[in-house]
Amino acid sequence: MNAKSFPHSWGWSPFFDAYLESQPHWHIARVINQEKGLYKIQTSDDETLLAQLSGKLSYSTTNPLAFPAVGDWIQYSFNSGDERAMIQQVLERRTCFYRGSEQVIAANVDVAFIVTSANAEMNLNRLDRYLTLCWESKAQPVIVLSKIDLCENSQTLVAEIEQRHVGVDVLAVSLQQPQTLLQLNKYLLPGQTVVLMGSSGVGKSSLANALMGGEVALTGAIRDDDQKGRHTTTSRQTYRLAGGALLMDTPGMRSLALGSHEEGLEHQFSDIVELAQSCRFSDCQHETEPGCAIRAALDSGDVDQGRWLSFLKLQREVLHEKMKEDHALLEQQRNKWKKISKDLRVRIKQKARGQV
Ligand SMILES: Nc1nc2c(ncn2[C@@H]2O[C@H](COP(=O)(O)OP(=O)(O)O)[C@@H](O)[C@H]2O)c(=O)[nH]1
Ligand SMILES: [Mg+2]
Ligand SMILES: [Zn+2]
Repeated sequence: MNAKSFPHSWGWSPFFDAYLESQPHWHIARVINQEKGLYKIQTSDDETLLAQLSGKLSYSTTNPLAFPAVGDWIQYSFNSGDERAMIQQVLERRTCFYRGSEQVIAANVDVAFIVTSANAEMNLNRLDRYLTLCWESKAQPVIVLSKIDLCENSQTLVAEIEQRHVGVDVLAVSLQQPQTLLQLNKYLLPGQTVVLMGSSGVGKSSLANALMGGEVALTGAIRDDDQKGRHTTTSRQTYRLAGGALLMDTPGMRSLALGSHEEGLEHQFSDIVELAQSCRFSDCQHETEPGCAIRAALDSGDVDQGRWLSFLKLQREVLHEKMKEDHALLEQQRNKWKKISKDLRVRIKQKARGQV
């Protein structure tokens, strides 16, 4: 296999060419489906194989973020007679969505459609959370307001979202108005990887089906009583659209905990972060201090109260995660030094006994 023969149709980007040049004998594939410990990979021979982690990979690290996820490019081996291919290693990720510090949602995504439905009570704070995850991942977010057929004032909703999330494209769609789906085309470009994210029941799988032009993804009807979807997509699945884009469907996640997503948070709330720098005191708590730029902006309405509270909540979460990570790092280093000094003591003893 060589770089030229690699099917770019599965979203290969020049970012990875160095791998093929330095390791021309490698077998490389993309993870297109992930369900628990089992993977489906798309190989450069345009074959789909079932794959699992090699022993080497599973024991090489305890960091769950280092394991393959849907969208990853991986190096694999496949011995004739084996039932499954073995994933040997994960190539460096161009972009990466992860939640908490324990799970990669999707890797090497270009654009994220953050789907929120116009019928359920729209939750602007939840959008802050999705957008923070997205900025952190380095993919481009697009907000898709779905099911606008169920809502009389979708334009008001769009305006409200746009005002709160300046600079993010907001597209209003309904499966019952197929022409609305055409707006998505500007992001569904050949070789682009687009992920569908959002709570269960907002219409992600239905959208995937509509864009694929057939029933490929399992969808769920909504129960009238609690507005929750009945069937949930349990796996993460990649579809190749006729136009050449790669579309990933993901299950709605009950928890969307942030990890140490500091960059993402600062991007999502860049105006607030900037404002805080012009407080009179550099350690301003933005409570009762004189010369507090945040308080002034809240009083004048320049910064929305709800958005400020949303920021504080997410910031607490990120700080907490960072502290946990720092603690783990400290512990790791402590153990490393413990081991080094123990090894040293053993060697000194051996030397004294004339064993080396
Ligand atoms: N009225 C209306 N219902 C929709 C629309 N899109 C999806 N649905 C319904 O919403 C329910 C949940 O859809 P599904 O695609 O499974 O949501 P997912 O959990 O996000 O994948 C299903 O009953 C769909 O038929 C839409 O544009 N309009
Ligand atoms: Mg679904
Ligand atoms: Zn302040």
